[in-house]
Amino acid sequence: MKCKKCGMKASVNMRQHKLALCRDHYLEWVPEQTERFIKKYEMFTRDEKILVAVSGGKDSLALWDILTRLGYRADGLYLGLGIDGGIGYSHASQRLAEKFAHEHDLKLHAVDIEKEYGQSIPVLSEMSHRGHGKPCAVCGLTKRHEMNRIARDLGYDVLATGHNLDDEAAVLFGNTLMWDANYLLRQGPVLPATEGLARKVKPLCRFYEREMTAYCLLRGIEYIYEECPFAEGSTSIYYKELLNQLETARPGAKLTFYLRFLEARKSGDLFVEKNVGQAHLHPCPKCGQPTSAPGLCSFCRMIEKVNSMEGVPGSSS
Ligand code: Q46
Ligand code: ZN
Ligand code: ZN
Repeated sequence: MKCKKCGMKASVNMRQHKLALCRDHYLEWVPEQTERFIKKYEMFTRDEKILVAVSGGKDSLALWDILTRLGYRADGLYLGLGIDGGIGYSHASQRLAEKFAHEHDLKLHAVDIEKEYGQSIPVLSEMSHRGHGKPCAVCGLTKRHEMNRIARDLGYDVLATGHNLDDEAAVLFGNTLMWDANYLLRQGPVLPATEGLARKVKPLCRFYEREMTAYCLLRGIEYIYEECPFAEGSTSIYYKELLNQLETARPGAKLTFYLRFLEARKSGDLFVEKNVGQAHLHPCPKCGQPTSAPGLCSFCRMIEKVNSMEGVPGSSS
């Protein structure tokens, strides 16, 4: 297989694009494409301050690297979740995020959930009895809340996450299976800013996961290979496997699934009723983020509940 641009030996072959590229041309192609998506979906400009959510995994580090190479003003945010899982998951991922920041002379904000709220994610999850024994519900809630809070407190215009096409297609698949109008109408590369919340963008949403793996390998970016130990057996991984089977049989199916959805949503004929998705929102009295829950937002309610409890995790029943 030869590079389409220079005829040298290709390093990456993208069947869905009918495109093979050598290392150098691949490392040029990825930022070019990212820039195209940033413009197409009007994600942000070079004057805006961007906060990149960095987990130490390949996607977020690749995103940070690409935005920096493109000349955007992007700082990083690492959230210490306190997850060990026998592999020191949080420690290892933080170390890699810090190493990347250091090597590229970038600014990384690190926030430790346990220091901030008194408990790690697994303990918060146990004590709050949310999520049926898996910490992912509490983890997701906390990450969203903290990313929003820090972006607002530190005056960032945009919050960027490293979600790739495989992530987005899996979420879309799940939402479609449930015909969840609320989620479907809000899913996309850009979630506009609202009162109290920064704009959220996903500049990598059109790249396959394997394209990001290839980018990190060819760029020499060291990232955490292990998944979070709690990810095992999750529904989203199961959906990704199903979509991978589909992709093997029909290269490009995943991308088409996602892009056709975006087109349908944009044209406004995804759902006839236009008012779904406009849940009634009011600012949480404690943190000020918009919420549809009565009184405090779900996050602040969880923290209040946990802080009002006594004794060791799991001792209450
Ligand atoms: S939600 Fe669940 Fe992830 Fe949090 S606990 Fe791990 S797997 S990190 S994306
Ligand atoms: Zn080439
Ligand atoms: Zn709140």
